[in-house]
Amino acid sequence: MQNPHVIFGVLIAMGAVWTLGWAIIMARSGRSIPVEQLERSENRIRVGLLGGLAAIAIVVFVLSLPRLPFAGSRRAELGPPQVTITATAVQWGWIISRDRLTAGIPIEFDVTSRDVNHDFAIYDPDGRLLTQVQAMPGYINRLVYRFSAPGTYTVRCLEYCGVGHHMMTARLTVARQE
Ligand SMILES: [Cu+2]
Repeated sequence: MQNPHVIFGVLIAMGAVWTLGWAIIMARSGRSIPVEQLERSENRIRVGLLGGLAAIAIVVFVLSLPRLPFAGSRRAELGPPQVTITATAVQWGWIISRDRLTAGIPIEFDVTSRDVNHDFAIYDPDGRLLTQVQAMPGYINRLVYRFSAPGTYTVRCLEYCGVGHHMMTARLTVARQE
């Protein structure tokens, strides 16, 4: 699951590195220095700036690898799915093999499309996006997810797919685990 605070923190850190680099450039711009020397030192700042941002990006990439929403890493995290559901997109609706689900167990959604590209996205009862995967003709994309609480969840399409795109909603009723 994405943590908005982490994403926000990373953006702030990258912005701070960028601002610091520019602050150094601006602080130096008041002095008169021979142009060759200036080019050399500004180049060092540019390389340092690029290197700093690249280092942050590499660290974030490595740290976020286990959290990628791919079916394999979700299965490793949640255990083997106990229920498999097929979700097929059509212009403009969803054909879902079962809409009554159980909270607390890993569920696999096998998502595909009959016509064009769509996107299968699950929203919680408060309208927050929980997880999503592309629905593509000719492919089955597997999404493994565990609902943490019972409630009525909404499926929406997140890939613009034509004039009826906004009508592509479905309900998933999630019940408490027996
Ligand atoms: Cu759509």
